[in-house]
Amino acid sequence: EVSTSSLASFTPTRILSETTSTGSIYVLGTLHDLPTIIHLQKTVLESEKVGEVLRGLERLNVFLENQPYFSTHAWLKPTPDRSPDLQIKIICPASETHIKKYSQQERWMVVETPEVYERVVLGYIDGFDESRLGWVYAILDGKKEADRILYRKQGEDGFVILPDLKWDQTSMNALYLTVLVQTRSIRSLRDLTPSHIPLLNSIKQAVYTTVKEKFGVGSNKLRLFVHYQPSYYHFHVHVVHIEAEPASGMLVGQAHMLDDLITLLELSPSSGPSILAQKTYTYPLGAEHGLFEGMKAVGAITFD
Ligand code: M7G
Repeated sequence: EVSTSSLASFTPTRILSETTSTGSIYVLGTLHDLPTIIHLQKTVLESEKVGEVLRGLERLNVFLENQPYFSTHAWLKPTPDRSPDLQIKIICPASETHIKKYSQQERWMVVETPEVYERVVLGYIDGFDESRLGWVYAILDGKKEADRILYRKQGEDGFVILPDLKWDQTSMNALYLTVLVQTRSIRSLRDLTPSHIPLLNSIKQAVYTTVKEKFGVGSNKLRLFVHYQPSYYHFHVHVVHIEAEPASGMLVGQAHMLDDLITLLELSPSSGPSILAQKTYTYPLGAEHGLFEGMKAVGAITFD
């Protein structure tokens, strides 16, 4: 159970990664003797709350005065109704894979041809511990995050739309949703075929309608994309506000626009492997990633 006293008993062991510009830090440690990752993130200041923030200052410490320039540190009054200061994410117990994923690491470009996919990636996906998808199945089965579901389409061609773990729903500019499909048959975008075009189009339409209705954000403000490589091999679509702080998951190489995927499927032959299956993918891969050694072994990463 998450409480102030349980978090107070967290013993940090090391910093996994940090981004000073956004005040984000991943720390590894132990909580009740379990390996735990805690992500601390300063919340975004909402533009309409600036007046409220400035009226609620308890103390100032001016450390630079050189007219017309002034800089000061400030402390907020602990009033009960003020907005949260921090967003805290906890992974407990954290696996070795979680620790690797959030650790700062050197990355290398990989060139993944269909042959490399067959030789390295397929085996990796097949060996993927099913329990890592527990959170996905729990959402799809209505056992977890049920009250957070924004839209659900039932059936084999169904899917759910819900806020991503990364979004605390305070700032619309940081809007981040996830669409999880019901079917377990699409492991990654390489498995998509022209038969999935209706599914992808219905995801797109449902996202546009839902986001407009629930958050008042138009379809012309959204980026819909799919990761390759994803962390989880159960097909899902990322929905992000175009003004969101760019993060590594939004970079070219890893993020593939949903519209581009639909176009490539429309251009694919109606039978046999789709263009998405035949394509070569070039993307950065961290040295701690489970695919890294396999990629190195088949020469998909060149070292010169
Ligand atoms: P991905 O492309 O497989 O991997 O996306 P990434 O994490 O490297 O981006 C999975 C997406 O699901 C990410 O955007 C995660 O933030 C999100 N996500 C992960 N988990 C464990 C949860 C969860 O438990 N609930 C929700 N709502 N989203 C999650």
